[in-house]
Amino acid sequence: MKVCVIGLGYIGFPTACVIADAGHEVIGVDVNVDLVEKLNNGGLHIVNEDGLADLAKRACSSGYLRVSDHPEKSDVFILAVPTPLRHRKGSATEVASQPSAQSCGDGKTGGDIATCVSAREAAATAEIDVSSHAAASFRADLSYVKDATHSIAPFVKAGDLVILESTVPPGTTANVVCNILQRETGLDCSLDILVAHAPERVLPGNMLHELKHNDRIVGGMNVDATECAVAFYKSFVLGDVIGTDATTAETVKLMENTFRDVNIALANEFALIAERLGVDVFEAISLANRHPRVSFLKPGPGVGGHCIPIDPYFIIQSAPEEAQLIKLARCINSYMTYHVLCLLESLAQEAEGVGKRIHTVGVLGASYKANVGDERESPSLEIACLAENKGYDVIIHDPYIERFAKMSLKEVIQQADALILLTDHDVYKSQLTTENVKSIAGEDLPWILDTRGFFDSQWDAEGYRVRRLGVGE
Ligand code: SAJ
Repeated sequence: MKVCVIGLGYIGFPTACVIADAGHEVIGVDVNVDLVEKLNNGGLHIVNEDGLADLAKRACSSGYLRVSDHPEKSDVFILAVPTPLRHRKGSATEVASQPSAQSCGDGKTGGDIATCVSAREAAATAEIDVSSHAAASFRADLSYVKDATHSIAPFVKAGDLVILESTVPPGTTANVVCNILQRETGLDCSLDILVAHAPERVLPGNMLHELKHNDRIVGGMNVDATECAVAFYKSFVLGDVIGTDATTAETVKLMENTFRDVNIALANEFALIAERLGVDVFEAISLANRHPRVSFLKPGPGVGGHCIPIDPYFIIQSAPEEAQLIKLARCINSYMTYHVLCLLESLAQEAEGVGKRIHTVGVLGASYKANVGDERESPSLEIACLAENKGYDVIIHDPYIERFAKMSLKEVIQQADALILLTDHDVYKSQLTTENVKSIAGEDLPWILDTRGFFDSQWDAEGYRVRRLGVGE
């Protein structure tokens, strides 16, 4: 079977490799000609995904995977393009995803704070007033989905299977993809072409395993489309492949990420409550989770990544009156970056009281979660910008992101008056020990702000001042 995958990003490229590895002839297509050239020269744009480099090499050298900047006639078309979030302000529409800290190229935030603080901050501020309908003014930007559909239309023939994998508001497969295809091919999506939605569900950092082993939900525009798409996914997925209709599949994907966002929001709310009550939220959560039917996620500095902070808005835009809890969860999670700033400010004030000045702050971890080099929508970058906006000199360190790895952890510890642990990378666990930090910093130990339940009580016992998010004092 010949398969054309449109969009060679975080999802499309690994998907194209896995499908090629299963023995299908795959043409991977991207409008970014530099990326196409890079991939054709054996390069790779996705890092920290075990086995992907080997798999890509195998898929390309076997001839099963080719990469190009234009689609070709195929039997199956997969659309795996981004659906960013946009914020409507009056008549103007702005990208609400995270442009902030792009100016932080050398690991120091520097640069124009006005641009640094970004649309994301504006979005978060707007969301704090949940009684207004601010959250409802976010919209999925479907331009990439539309462009991708237009690009395949000249190559789609009767009997072909067209699958949308991008995360989209419910109804998009029917109202956008099918409408464009019907208009431009003259073929009928309920009779001639088979159209389905099959949302991706893979966890960054464990992509290849999850691409093969996760169950897949596949929703067709009609029974034939569902059956055909289920059979196709069964040719390379080892998990169960379950059929439904397209709108249900679209909704299920959004429900999954919204579930996680709401759960994290509850953990974050309890973190704020614990600070007021003088309780340690991390201890409380681990004890509560011993109940057989309780399963809290962890609090932290906010929710990042390209999915969880975005997808709930697709539900909100589809059902703004009903999605009250979902809006509130977004509001709480967006607020956490500001809460971290408040904790930093109170730590600095306390330091001043004992004659210590917190001026240079070392931000540890720039990626949106542990052990990946992905900084999309990262709360860390937003917090770094907010701190710099308050006059701190900010150094960002992240071993997984080249431009934030230029300064070593040792140098950051030497220069920083305070360290804020924002991303709990495993390497920090081995490198950040009480002895190590002492041997680098000498007498003048950096004060620590921990947002991930990372530093245990041994640090306090060894004379460090550690302020913890979610831990009342
Ligand atoms: N986070 C917390 N506390 C937690 C867990 C996560 O604050 O207990 C934060 C992380 O620090 C991070 C954010 O949430 O900033 C998101 O991380 P994540 O690991 O929860 O999720 P993603 O964005 O890496 O991947 C999610 C996954 N969805 C679900 O688990 C329901 C993945 O399976 C999806 O394929 C992916 O979104 C996607 O592409 O939609």
